[in-house]
Amino acid sequence: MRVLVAGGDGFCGWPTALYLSAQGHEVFIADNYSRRGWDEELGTNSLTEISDLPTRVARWQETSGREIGYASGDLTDERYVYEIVDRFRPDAFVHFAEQRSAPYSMIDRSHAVFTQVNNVVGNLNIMYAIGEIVPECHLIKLGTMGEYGTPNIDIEEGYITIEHNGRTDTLPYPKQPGSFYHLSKVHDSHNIHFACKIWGLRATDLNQGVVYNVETDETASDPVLANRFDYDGIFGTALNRFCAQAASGNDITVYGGGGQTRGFIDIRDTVRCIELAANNPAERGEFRVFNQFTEQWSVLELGQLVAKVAQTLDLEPNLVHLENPRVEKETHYYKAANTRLIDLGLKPHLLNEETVEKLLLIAMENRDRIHPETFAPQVNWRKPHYK
Ligand code: NAD
Ligand code: USQ
Repeated sequence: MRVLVAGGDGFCGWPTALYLSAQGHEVFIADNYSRRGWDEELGTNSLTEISDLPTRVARWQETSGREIGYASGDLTDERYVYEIVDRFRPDAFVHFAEQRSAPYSMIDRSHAVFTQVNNVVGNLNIMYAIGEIVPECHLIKLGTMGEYGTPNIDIEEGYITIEHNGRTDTLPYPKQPGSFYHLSKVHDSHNIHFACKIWGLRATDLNQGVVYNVETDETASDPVLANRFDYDGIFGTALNRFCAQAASGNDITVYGGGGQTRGFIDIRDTVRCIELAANNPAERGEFRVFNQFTEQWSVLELGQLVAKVAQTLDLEPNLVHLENPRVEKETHYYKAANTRLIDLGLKPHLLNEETVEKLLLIAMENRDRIHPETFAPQVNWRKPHYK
């Protein structure tokens, strides 16, 4: 299969590109390296040292004998998108390439506007290029579990059947996202759903939970192929960030009470889910939604797990409850369906102490690279700023 991976220089995209290439698919990466630029803007970095994309791709060819094509460019530039789609003619277009940090989107007006323009316009350009040039191509779009928010009823996979005033219909599941970033994903979902209806586009929206862990077999096979490891207060996410905090003698920062419960997934399962979606494409005109997570955890439970495993490595982290910088429920019902990827054959890697220990060891090995001043939460949801 010919698979175009947009965002293939990022945390999920790079291991996915390697994994698909290792499975024998022909892979082409599109990325504008903006993620590396946001690190510079924020004075942070990946905890692991990462090579630039040309170096990564060249090393992959040396070690595996397999070629990955790439072209740098911005998906909000429609000429670039049309050019790569026309040149590569993908069977599947995997779209990871968005600004994906909720705190980044809440910094101020300009970051909110940037996030929504970058994400919504990039996605529209991709839909148009597929619709016009390769209408059979399957769009595999990374959405987020955060599109649903935390409703007081079970979360279904994309749709819910509702009875109202004696009539019944199956409708898109209600969306209650918690940041301008998460809202951008809702806008994308609506746009793709509409394109499926009007043009017969085939699409799968993967509502992914928080991704943890960092290595896959391919990224671990050579230091030049290493994946990024985000730990700072803007791009770092719950479990990986807690491991970096514990490994570097900093506090594990649980926001508020820590009862916030989310879906989580190991990066080794992310890459497999993409392959499962690609191998089992949606029908023409179908807007298919899968919830891409393997288990639910509260933030406090994760913090406690990291603290426990850290002690076995002679680390002595404090778990602290910080005033929550976000506006979110800290005690709530959460039960989300996630059977559709399992039905396609996903065999989940569930979180265990061994994985946490491995993450702590990676973080300890690289702790001199950490910028500790970037651990503290710096963005406040409650205060709009003009900028
Ligand atoms: P990332 O920031 O590491 O990677 C995204 C990549 O896209 C970067 O390499 C960036 O340079 C590129 N990009 C962004 N805007 C672009 C544009 N306009 N043109 C070209 N390239 C652009 O993010 P990630 O963690 O790998 O996430 C990938 C996708 O998965 C995102 O859409 C995100 O919303 C989704 N997701 C991530 C997580 C998670 O925990 N990391 C969880 C759920 C969903
Ligand atoms: N949290 C803490 N302490 C921290 C960091 C976060 O308690 O130091 C809490 C947050 O308040 C939140 C939860 O942990 O309740 C998750 O926050 P996060 O930063 O780990 O993840 P989030 O902002 O939800 O975003 C991440 C990715 C995003 C993806 C989303 C999946 O950055 O791209 O869409 O996970 S989901 O959460 O399912 O929407």
